[in-house]
Amino acid sequence: MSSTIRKLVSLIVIWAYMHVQSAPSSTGKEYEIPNIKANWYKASEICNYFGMQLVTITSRDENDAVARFVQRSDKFSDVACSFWIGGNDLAEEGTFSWMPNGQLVRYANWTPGEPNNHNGTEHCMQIVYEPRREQRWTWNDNKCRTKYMYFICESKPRNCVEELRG
Ligand SMILES: [Ca+2]
Ligand SMILES: [Ca+2]
Repeated sequence: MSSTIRKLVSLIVIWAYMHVQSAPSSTGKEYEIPNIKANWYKASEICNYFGMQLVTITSRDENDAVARFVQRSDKFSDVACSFWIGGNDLAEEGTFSWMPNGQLVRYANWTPGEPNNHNGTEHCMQIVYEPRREQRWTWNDNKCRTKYMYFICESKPRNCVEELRG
């Protein structure tokens, strides 16, 4: 990468960081929505850059907490909005796992008819709010590389060493 491009990328990331939405939640996680649309891979990179990870959702409570967080953010639209979340089925078609921790997706909140792997090209997970289509914080699989959208980062779980120190 040339130094000019590298500088530009740094500036974009810094700019995005200055515009993140942050709030503690009932799940004990902090969530953020950087002010930049990206494909799923870049979304994951940007969360990492901030010391966070793409959001993982393993219970109804967490799905509700994410929904509440988005609703308070300026990225929410009551008409339609959607965000990348941290799961995919890139390793094995039809088997979704949470990329940040490698765990299989057990609790799931798919929109009816999803995941449909449309055209055999959809492998990354998004959360969708589009009430006119009966989608209220339900999940869809979409195209990892070519779809650009906002995304939700969460704080990383604290590791054992930090737990002991705490
Ligand atoms: Ca797929
Ligand atoms: Ca789909």
